[in-house]
Amino acid sequence: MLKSKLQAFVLLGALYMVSGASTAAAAGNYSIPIANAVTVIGEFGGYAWAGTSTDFGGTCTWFMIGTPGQGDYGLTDNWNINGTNSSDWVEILMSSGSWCGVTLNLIAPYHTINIFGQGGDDILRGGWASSAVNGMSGNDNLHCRRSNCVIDGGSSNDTITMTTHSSARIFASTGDDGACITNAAGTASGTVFILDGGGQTTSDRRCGSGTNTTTGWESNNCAPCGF
Ligand SMILES: [Ca+2]
Repeated sequence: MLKSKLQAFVLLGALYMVSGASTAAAAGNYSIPIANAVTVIGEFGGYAWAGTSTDFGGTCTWFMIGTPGQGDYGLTDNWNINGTNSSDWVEILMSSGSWCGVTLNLIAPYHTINIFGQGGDDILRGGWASSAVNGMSGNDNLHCRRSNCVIDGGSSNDTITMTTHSSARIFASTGDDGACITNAAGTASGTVFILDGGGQTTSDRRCGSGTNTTTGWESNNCAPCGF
């Protein structure tokens, strides 16, 4: 199955390169192998793939998150995508897009794909598949675009955007953070549970409505959100 899968992938090949493609022996963790790269996660051929590129989608190092022959995009359990201690950009697709010459489609599995940025200033954008976006250390730009998502900013000064917000939660944690609660059009809308957790800081800002915001949010200010 693996061989046929890779052959099918390579058949598309003149347009792109597949390097380092491998399959997961068991569910669990995938650590992004390249620092300062962009990793796009989506569906191809019925399975979940992560393509990491340092030239914005010209060439990729590919990793099959799913296991061939299994349902749910090949996901037999939840997965954690772990960034490097440099600046990572991780994008779980919400719609089809071309990446390294491959058309990747949105992925909406039953299992979750969580993102952990580790150190560095990261851009982490969850999709239908993600249930947690964790910035960890560094000044991170974090985005969730589905219900039931949880964003944890971790330390340092983070910008957090929650677009689709039913049952979603924001934990800004320490640092001077900006939290933006928006609708799909990108304007302030909706109510989510947001908790700063960094009450010792002085300039946390939030834009849009929230509940349980009595701790740490020093101003209602949409400047970090760009609107
Ligand atoms: Ca990182």
